[in-house]
Amino acid sequence: MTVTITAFERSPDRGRGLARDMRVRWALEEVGQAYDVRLLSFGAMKQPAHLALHPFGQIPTYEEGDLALFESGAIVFHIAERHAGLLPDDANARARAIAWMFAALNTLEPPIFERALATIFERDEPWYAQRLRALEDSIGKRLGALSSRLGDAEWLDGAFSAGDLLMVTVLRRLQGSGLLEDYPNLSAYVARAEARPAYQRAFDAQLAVFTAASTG
Ligand SMILES: N[C@@H](CCC(=O)N[C@@H](CS)C(=O)NCC(=O)O)C(=O)O
Repeated sequence: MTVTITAFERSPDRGRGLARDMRVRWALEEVGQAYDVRLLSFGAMKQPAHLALHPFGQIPTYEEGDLALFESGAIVFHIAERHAGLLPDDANARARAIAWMFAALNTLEPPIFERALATIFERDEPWYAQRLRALEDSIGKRLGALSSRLGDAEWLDGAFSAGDLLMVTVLRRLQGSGLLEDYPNLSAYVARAEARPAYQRAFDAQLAVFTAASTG
């Protein structure tokens, strides 16, 4: 079955792998599913052809036969359900891994993404320092709790799962901010995930798109 995903033609993160196609590429690499990529400009994302696939005109999307999906979490979940390797077989362990997927996207990602947007778009506002402090306080609380739960474990709940995959893609956005670095076990967790061959293949593939767009 051919799988096609969409990604930025020129990612604003300059190839750092922060755009959400990265988590889909990584999941596909983990399970050994080959995929094609359709690159889109910001303009093309808002055109009817893409809006038919993604109601909000964003990336990533996922097409497989007559199935079309949007929302990176739903896409990773679909990949994890269709292939072995990203969700445990045991029903309870599987439910817990899915809980970590939701935790990554629903509990951690919102303040982390808000902070990233604030540092880009709100920097010149008179209330910027106050807003940043509030967001960083809220992120710090989440990271503290996550760090306590992870402890010395390798992954969040037993074997590496789609929960870890999503959590790491969310935490990566904090690298270099000092916030993640306050928690050595979380930094090591991210580094451990980044060392996975599947991660590296996915990272290299998205970087190659940015490099080609910049030199072409
Ligand atoms: N919740 C969505 C968010 C999708 C999203 O924000 N995509 C960004 C790239 S990471 C995008 O397409 N931005 C361009 C835009 O919104 O116009 C998901 O997880 O897939």
